[in-house]
Amino acid sequence: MPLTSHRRLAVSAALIASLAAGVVPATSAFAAPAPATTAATTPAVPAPDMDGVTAALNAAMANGAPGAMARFTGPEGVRSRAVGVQDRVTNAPMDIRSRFRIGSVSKTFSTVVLLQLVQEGRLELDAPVNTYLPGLLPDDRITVRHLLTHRSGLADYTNAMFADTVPGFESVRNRVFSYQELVDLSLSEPRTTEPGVSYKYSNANFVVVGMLIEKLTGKPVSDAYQRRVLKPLKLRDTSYVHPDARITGPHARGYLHPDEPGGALVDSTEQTVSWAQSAGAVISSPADLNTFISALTRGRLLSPAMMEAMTSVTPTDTTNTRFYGLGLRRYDLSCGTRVYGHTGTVQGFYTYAFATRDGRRSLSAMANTSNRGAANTALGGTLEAAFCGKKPAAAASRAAVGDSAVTSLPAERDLPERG
Ligand code: HEL
Repeated sequence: MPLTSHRRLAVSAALIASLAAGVVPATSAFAAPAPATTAATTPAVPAPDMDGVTAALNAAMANGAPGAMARFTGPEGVRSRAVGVQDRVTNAPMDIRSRFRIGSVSKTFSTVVLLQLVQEGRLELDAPVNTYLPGLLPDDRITVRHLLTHRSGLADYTNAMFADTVPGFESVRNRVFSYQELVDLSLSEPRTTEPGVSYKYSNANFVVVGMLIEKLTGKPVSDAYQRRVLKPLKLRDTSYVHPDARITGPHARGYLHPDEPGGALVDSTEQTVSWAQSAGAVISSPADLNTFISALTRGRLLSPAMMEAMTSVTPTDTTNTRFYGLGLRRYDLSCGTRVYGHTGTVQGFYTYAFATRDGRRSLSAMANTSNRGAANTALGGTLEAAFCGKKPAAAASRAAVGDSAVTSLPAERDLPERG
């Protein structure tokens, strides 16, 4: 159900009132509840607009991506599209079976592992991080939930690390950091918020999540991913190989745009991703991402209570269409459909992996470039096309001239953040 302007006003009023009270409540205060449906009234699910998906992929290419691809799963089966090349030297076409770096979609994998440990009674969401990692953080008020919701106030050390895009990347592409070194980098900067007070995205949070997983399981995070997610779901293209810098098997090469306009693309395929680790170093493929995000939303990985916690969201910006739960984003699309998943940006690769709450429809999309926000925004257009289907002609032409807030939202770092 689209948000009417009346409802948007009501939602904004509720938001302003609660912010004035210093509270950022969970989602129900902000967005229209899902309409109650019965068998008789259940609206037809729109067929994916695969021409629209292709148009979004082509738009990513027009904005600087060498190639792009998307894979949709729904009641009618699988539909995929690929455009451009996955290797600028051999000119090999983009291949829907290829592996690539998924960046922060890794945060959802890490969250699933951590929430399984919560389910098993090995830690508590609202306990201080320092209970499990004594003395790690300078503030005993920072809880596990604050990490997973980006409300800890731990600074994102990657902003300084990648202030100059290519030199920053080259300075870390072969480095191997310990988790402690990454936490120290974060703590060398002022904290961004009091614990729990506002949303401020930071890779440091999910570095600490990795530390928690290793401390509680006594094993590397790769073992936990393998045992708890990859093996049960048979995700054979998905791996966590840190600090190995290669992507094994058939894969797309990644191309990083330099900051200088017109500068040559940098092949950034091989890197340790040690600067991110449990915050962003997973490798996967379109099919595996569809399987993962559908299995998650269908409840195959977590208990109903943990799914409820994971999908209880607060707004991340001022658009009231974007939200964050526990290591999980929610986007509210123009047709009223809500999709859950994550986005990823790692040098050379932009990724989207989202599914409807019932897991019956899912979309994964990738463009083999980065540091080119317009390409990322264009790639995000695959979500609207896939989940909302063909737009009526009038709406489509309005969107084409930029009269659609939802279809053309820029990537997260280009939007004002809501506290
Ligand atoms: S940033 C995000 C995205 N997340 C965060 C994380 C991830 N990725 C990073 O922190 C990488 C930052 C540098 C990326 C680099 C480029 O474009 O390749 N950019 C620069 O160096 C700019 N100077 C919030 C967008 C997410 O969607 O969650 O992934």
